[in-house]
Amino acid sequence: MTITRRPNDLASFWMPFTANRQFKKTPRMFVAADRMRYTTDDGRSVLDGTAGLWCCNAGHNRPKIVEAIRAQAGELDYAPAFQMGHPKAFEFANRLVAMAPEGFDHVFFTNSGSESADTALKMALAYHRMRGEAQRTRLIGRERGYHGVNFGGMSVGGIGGNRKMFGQMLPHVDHIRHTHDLARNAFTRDMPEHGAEFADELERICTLHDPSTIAAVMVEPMAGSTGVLIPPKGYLERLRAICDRHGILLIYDEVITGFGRLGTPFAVDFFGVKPDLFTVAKGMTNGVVPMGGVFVQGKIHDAFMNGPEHMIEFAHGYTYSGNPIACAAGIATLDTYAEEGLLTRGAELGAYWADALHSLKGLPHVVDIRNLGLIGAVELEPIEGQATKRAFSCFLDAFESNLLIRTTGDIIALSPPLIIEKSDIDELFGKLADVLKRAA
Ligand code: PXG
Ligand code: PLP
Repeated sequence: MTITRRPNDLASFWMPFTANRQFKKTPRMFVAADRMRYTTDDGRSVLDGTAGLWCCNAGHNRPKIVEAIRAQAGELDYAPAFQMGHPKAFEFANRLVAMAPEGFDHVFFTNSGSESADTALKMALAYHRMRGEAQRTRLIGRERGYHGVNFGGMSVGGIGGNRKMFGQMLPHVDHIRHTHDLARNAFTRDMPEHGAEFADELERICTLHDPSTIAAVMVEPMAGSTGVLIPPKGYLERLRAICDRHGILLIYDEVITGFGRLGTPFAVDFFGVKPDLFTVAKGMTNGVVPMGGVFVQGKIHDAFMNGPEHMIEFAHGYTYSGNPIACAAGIATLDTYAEEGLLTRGAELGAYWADALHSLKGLPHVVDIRNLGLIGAVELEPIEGQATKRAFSCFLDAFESNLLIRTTGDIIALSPPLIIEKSDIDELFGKLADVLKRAA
């Protein structure tokens, strides 16, 4: 039977991570965007409190990026990614490595954060095998971690709701506990005091499994998607020390923290604790063209560069790895970040941002407020028996009030474009305060 649908029918598109039936009854549509604001289909201007989905770090409709994409499409639209190259992929990789923390000499291109996570895990497994430690096959993640939705990242990730429908996932994966400790750390500004000892669970897991079977530990240096969990002081140092003791690779997932979110180019710069590999996506191209990547230390890359020279060293890659239009957008994105000082703007504005955010303390249902760089979270007491409903109602109310926020569980997460001005910060928290005062 042929289904006939009007061009503007909403039924065909099965939307990602969306309450499809709720949405299609009361759609929320953006039709344009510029700098800090979206325009809705009914002509309203909505303040972007989330940089899209944590990705449009330079804001929207940035002229250099738009022009680079236009020009690239007319010059070289696509080049095969395997056994062929094009100049912009090398140029972009060089630019990225030049701005990366010291030692990260190589970058592998993917098309998303999920692909970056799975790429990094495969690199870790293959690295050990190349070095004659093929028994290192175990992967360790953390409860509440988010590493995208592909099988590797989902398995190592620790968000129950994202895992439970999908069977056995990867074997030989274990998890350390998350770092959220409301009782001891509620309403802390910046990094919490308590919880470095949660890293010691890794030592316990090492004892259980025999550390020589563990390939890698993957964590977000700051867990974003689960509702903004800031690492306790000293925590990452302890993870690093345990990994070093046992020859385990440490992988950071910097899909959210990369490209200025914490007021430094990467979280590695912010926390001063280096992993062996780290993943990026989102802000890499200002979210405009899908792209991701994995940065690796020289020793990881070099371990692969063995064997006959005509042989492929790493049997992995995507049709669109280093896509020319994505690379052109990425180069223009880095130019925009550099010209406007955006990768360190979070450090300048962070105190103002934190003051405004923490002024929400005391409003109804607010049980915690957390901040770091240009990130904020407001945790709400769930409605009894109806988890997520209170925050989702706030999201809908905020949207009606011309403010875009993001909610996960009963946590409101904020991550504005890094071009945000103080007047926008005032507007954002003024609107959010009104939403919270109205919240049932
Ligand atoms: N790792 C991390 C740390 C992420 O935050 C991914 C991997 C997956 O990236 P892709 O590009 O495959 O989506 C992410 C993505 C939210 C939200 O509101 C967070 C993400 C994506 C969409 C929404 O918290 N993070
Ligand atoms: N499935 C099939 C049948 C393919 O031919 C390919 C790539 O050639 C893929 C999946 C992988 O697609 P991508 O490289 O875009 O991840």
